[in-house]
Amino acid sequence: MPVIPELVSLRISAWSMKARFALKYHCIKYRTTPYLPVFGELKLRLRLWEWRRKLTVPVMFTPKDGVLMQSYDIAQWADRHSARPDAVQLFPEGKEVLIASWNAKSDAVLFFGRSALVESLLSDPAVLRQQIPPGLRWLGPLGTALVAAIARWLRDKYREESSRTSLTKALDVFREAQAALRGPDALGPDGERHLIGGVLSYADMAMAVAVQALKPFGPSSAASARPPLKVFQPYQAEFADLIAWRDALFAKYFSTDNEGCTKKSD
Ligand SMILES: N[C@@H](CCC(=O)N[C@@H](CS)C(=O)NCC(=O)O)C(=O)O
Repeated sequence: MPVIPELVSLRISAWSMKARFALKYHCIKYRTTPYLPVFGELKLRLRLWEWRRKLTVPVMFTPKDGVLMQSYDIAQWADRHSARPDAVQLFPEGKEVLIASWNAKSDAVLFFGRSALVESLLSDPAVLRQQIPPGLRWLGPLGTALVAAIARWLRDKYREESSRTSLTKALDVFREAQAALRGPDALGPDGERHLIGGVLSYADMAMAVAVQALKPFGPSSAASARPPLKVFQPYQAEFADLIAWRDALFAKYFSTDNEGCTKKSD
């Protein structure tokens, strides 16, 4: 088992981002092993000796607590191993059901976002070309064919998840989050707005990552690896406040220097 946690993660993936958000917030040192669909899955299956279950990333190898296979479990693990001086509990007692429900709503958006992304990759060669990893660009048309094959493979692998969601469901989730954040209970003592009781929790992180589908965060973020989804563009004005809320949350808690990790607690 590793000395520091090892996160096997897919750069473009929103679920990897959810796990990274919680780890970063809690100032936890970890190393990243990049994952590529298809080839990476085989490698991971061999490593885990797991041949039956559907395998997804992120996966985290922890020093003492075994292997965590879900972004949600990784975030909960991060909550128990915080190195942040002034950390709040991202899963406060008594709020677990509510947080799980916001996470499920975030997943509904992201399932739709993934299927829209895969469809746009398969229907637009320009979008497809943008997704060729820099290290594979020398392959030329073969690189394009490879990314298209991966997109088709992802479409099949996640067909069931895609069938459970839709644009309407995703927009309903955004409207629900928007209404919750506009409500009087959302306003915390620090002037920030949060989905549950005016206090930062994993619900905020899960939903902020879901807003990536609506509009990816600015170019300096790792999130910009994800191309914008045309299907959501007509709704960006309706959800401008939700996008601004996400920007502020990312800027404060997902920044690379992560000021909160060095600040002394009062
Ligand atoms: N329930 C999982 C979902 C993770 C998930 O869907 N991961 C996808 C992200 S696109 C993945 O692993 N894709 C790459 C692959 O299937 O090879 C979690 O929250 O960790």
